[in-house]
Amino acid sequence: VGDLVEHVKRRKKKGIYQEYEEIRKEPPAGTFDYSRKLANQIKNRYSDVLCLDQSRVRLMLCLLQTTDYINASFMDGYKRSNAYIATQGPLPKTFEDFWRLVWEQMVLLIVMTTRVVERGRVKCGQYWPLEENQTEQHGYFLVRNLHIQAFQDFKLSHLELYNTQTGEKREISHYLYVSWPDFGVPKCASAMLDFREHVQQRQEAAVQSLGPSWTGPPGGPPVVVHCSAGIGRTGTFCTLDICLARLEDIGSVDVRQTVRRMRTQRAFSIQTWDQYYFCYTAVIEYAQRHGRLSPVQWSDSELETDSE
Ligand code: PTR
Ligand code: PTR
Repeated sequence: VGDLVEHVKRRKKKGIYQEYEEIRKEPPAGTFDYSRKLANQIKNRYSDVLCLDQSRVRLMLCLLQTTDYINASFMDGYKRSNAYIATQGPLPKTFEDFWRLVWEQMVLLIVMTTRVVERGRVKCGQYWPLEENQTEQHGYFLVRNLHIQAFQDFKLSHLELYNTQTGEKREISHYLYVSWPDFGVPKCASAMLDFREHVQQRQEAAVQSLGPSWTGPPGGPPVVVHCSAGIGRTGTFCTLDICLARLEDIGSVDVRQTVRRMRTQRAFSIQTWDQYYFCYTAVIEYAQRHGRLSPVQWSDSELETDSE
């Protein structure tokens, strides 16, 4: 971590900005053919946020279905392949697809880092029941909100997902992070760090309660992470999660490589340089909090100037 602080100090804000710009200039790592297909275009929230063919999540094709497309990508975590599914905020016409994805991939936990409406603009459809005891139908799924727990920066809804075709029921945790500002990044990382810890513990507990019925990788099924487009805040959250897992494991992080690798699975991940910079400062804050680093002594002027 000391190295990380040195890196940030040495490169200063401007250098980190350039580091991000270099990443941004790299061409996408593959094709977007499925996202571009005529029949699939209406399933993209933004026409310029498509998903790479190589890592897209395919829906299972059943009777009467003609496409397996959803704007969602598998992303690796730290020493875990397919730790996440990064996806866009569901559109009313894709609510059913979204719940199918959750069901088919055995998802236990959904992390939502946008609000449904921000600055008067719809960022995501209301795809889950907002009130306790409310039930909604999406295709052959019944989604019921069993219970809501409110925390300062996030809300946790315990949802029941009932598959009317098979008669099976599952419980899904839905996390709604409400304090991410519309533009940019949280001012200080601590709320985000608390949030991440909560999510992590809940996923671990949920995987454990599956018991021997879960035969997949030890980390459990992928965690669904989405914002509006599924690249900016989603990419930031996952980058942070990966960097902190690595820090806990081997005591170092590599923000640049983490983001570059992520972009080969979910193109355009991390949308602004301050989201990128936030990943650095949040890791440092985390290291300080866990006593791995003494408080960093730098002044803002030390960061602003660019005398290399
Ligand atoms: N081109 C975008 C626009 O239409 O305004 C720029 C933009 C990017 C807007 C991100 C909003 C964004 O924020 P959020 O992460 O809140 O969706
Ligand atoms: N064309 C959209 C825009 O720029 O407004 C794409 C976009 C929207 C990109 C939101 C990123 C956005 O942010 P996030 O991935 O955090 O929802």
